[in-house]
Amino acid sequence: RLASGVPERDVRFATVQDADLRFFESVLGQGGVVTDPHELAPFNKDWMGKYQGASRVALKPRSTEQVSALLRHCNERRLAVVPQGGNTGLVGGSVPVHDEVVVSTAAMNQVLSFDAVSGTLTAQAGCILESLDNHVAEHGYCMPLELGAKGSCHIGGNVATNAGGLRLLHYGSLHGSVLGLEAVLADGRVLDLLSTLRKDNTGYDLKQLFIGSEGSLGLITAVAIHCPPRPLSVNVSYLAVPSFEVAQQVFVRAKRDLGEVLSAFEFLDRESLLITLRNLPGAKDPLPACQAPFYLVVETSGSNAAHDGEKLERFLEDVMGEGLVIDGVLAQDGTQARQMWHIREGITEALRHRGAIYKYDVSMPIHAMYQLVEDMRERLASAFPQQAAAVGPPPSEDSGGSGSGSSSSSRDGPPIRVAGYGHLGDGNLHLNISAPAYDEALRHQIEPFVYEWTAQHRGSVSAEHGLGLMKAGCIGYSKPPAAIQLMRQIKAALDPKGIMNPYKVLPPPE
Ligand code: FAD
Ligand code: 2HG
Ligand code: ZN
Repeated sequence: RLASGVPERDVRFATVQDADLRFFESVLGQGGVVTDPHELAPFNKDWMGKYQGASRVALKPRSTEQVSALLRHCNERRLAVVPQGGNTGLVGGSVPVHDEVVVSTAAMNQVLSFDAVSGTLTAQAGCILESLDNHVAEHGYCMPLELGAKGSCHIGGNVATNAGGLRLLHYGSLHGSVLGLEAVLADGRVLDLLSTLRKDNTGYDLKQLFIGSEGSLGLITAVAIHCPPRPLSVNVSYLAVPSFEVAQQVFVRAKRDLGEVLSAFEFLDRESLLITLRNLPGAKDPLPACQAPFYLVVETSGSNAAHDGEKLERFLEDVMGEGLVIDGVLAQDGTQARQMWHIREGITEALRHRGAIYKYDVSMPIHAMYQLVEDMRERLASAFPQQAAAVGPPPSEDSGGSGSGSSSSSRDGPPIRVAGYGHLGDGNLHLNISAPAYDEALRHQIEPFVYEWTAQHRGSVSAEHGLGLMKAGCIGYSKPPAAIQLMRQIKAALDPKGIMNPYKVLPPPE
């Protein structure tokens, strides 16, 4: 490994030659082969600006047959490949580490079919999640997942990362809603598992291997997915609670009192709110008069506006009356609901505006979850007393942000800030450490502490974002050696030359 933590280039891989470029052009035509440095730059850099590759070429196939021809050639030549969707991944999985060939699904953006009786959508892998949601909305359906990156991420990327998102609580994971998929293996073989059946017990369910495989087993070219009916009534509330302990009590009450219509239960701490108010354009505090340590976004989705609204109102009255919730507001219209979601969904974007971000996407028993944030604050405050505060700055110092999208200023709290937010209902914490610049001394204070802490609580070091490059060496914190060994055997069976997304997911062989 180099000092920067980037693995050295595997010398067994060939480098792209002019003859390869000519072959790629013969398959895709000139428009499908990107070599111009200016056009190529975004394919080499990830969403956070944290990971940078040095590929000489990005390929934009339009069909499965083209993907098959490209991968067959790369495999024969032993050229390493990175599948890339919307490039919104947060673990460095979607960009080359060195000079791997980028195969982008950007031009594979056709809806193949929609069955309005069963709600089954079949689409090419490069369709943008939000476009698909708009497409099925015309038939009264919605996509079974929702995330802040919906305007850019691709359905193939979602499946490849097994993305969770804001409604997993309601619709479950993609392991349940993906009915079938088509993938091209490293040697160009097309694996047609594009079934639309709800029930199919004919042997091993091979599609599950590709869900969450992060491009390491093959390139997903199409997906069949079960879409639920679009809810006719959606209500959103934003609540302030005095502690994480109480947030959990409110969750238990929400499950009991809201029952089948509860569709999201999200939380953010005050640090996340303050950072977002200051750095996210258009951010508006839903409870400007209330300074609480934690906030919740609770959503219901159902089919009867009067019934659902009444249920949520009664729930709010009860939890406020009992003193569990300090203050709360129910969105009165779509604009207010969007404002509430804008805060929660926009934390990631706001943090990016602030500078460097160290992201830890962990799951564990809910009761232990927030202790990790507190322990991290303490740890960084003692390691960097001038730069990090053990607790966030007093709200008066930092509130009233303009939401101007401007980068860090001296009024934006201490340079190093620790924020905790995420999918409380799914036991998934997003621990984010924001700093002015990436710094190895800071990283060494955070890692492996954060992974060890998570393992001690029998948690997962990757709840929903995947392992990518960032955590390729960390799988052992959450999986036993026998499981890792089996994963290596599966990888070797499907991709014997190891060309698919090398350096990612699994640690290098010892
Ligand atoms: P990319 O980033 O392009 O790729 C991600 C990984 O999948 C890479 O390893 C890549 O090689 C592989 N891959 C991509 N396409 C294919 C394919 N067709 N076949 C095989 N492998 C492929 N994630 C969540 O889980 N929940 C969230 O709530 C969430 N919110 C986010 C909010 C923001 C603002 C951002 C920037 C990201 C968020 N993410 C979230 C992370 C990310 O958006 C998701 O992981 C998303 O599913 C990635 O899709 P993509 O098309 O951008 O994939
Ligand atoms: C979310 O839930 C995403 O908002 C992104 O998964 C989390 O930026 C993060 O850490
Ligand atoms: Zn998330």
